[in-house]
Amino acid sequence: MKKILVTGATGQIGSELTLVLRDQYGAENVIAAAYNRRSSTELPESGPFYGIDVRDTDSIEQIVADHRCDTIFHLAALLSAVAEDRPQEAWDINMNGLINVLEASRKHRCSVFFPSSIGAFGPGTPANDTPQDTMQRPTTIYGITKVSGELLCDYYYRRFGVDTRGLRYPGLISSKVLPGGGSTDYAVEIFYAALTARHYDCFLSAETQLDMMYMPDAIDAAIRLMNADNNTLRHRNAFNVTAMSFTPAKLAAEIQKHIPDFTIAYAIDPVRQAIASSWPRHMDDSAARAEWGWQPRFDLAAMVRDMLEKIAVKIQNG
Ligand code: VAH
Repeated sequence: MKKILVTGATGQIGSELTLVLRDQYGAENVIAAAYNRRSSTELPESGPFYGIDVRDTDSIEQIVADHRCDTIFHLAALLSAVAEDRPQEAWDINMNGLINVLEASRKHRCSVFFPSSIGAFGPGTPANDTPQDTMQRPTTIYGITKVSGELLCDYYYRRFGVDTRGLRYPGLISSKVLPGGGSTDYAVEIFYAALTARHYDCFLSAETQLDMMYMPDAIDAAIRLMNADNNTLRHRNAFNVTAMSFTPAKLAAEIQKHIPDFTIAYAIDPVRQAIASSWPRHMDDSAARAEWGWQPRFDLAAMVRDMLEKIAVKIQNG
């Protein structure tokens, strides 16, 4: 990776990944692109930045050609709950954005990172120790775009030799940026509520168990996968990766170890509950561990400690 384009750079993953890449590869070598150009001041100030719609084929190709990019982290997408609200738009952005990136990569010989998700699985998938290779019949539009994206990336690799690689991310927890409309957003909101109101009304039920990951591990996984030796990869799109698996009740209990008067109640949102209930509880990520050395650093206790520390500072600084 020498010249990198990040789409969706102001989103949940992009806001942090872009800065880490700029640190590692030099700010001028990491081009940030986002639909919402005003949602970040840090990115335009720290390196090249473009306001683009990923559905616009020409602007993607232009940036890739102008900067001679060799790698694209294609993060622009609508998340699960928003997608369920606007399914036609979700298909348009998630699929047409991806095909534009794959086409630009075919023409300009770029490698592509595609973030898939536990959402690429469905109710018929084994929910515990979900295998790397298993049944994928998602029931949400988000999941349909993710499994289609995995297949399209594999197709571009086989048919055109485009070096596509992907991860099936679990719910991602970040101290920096709020997620925008996912079904696992509770696992971020809960920290702000715990530190301010000492109470949180959770939109998923107490026993909804899902895979989760702290953002520093998610970023590390993406960079590590893109740097992995091609010859060691048996799978490509996309690898199961997880760092922890918990329920809202278990997360609340861990927070209570630090804030004993914190309370949680449940005000279930039927849409997000139905989405989360269709996903696996715990994936088997042994293929990622064996093929490119995946190894998370943060478990539940370490993540909660770090989140509480960082968000307390953020709240204090207004
Ligand atoms: C979403 N956070 O709900 C994402 C995700 C774990 C699921 O991919 O959209």
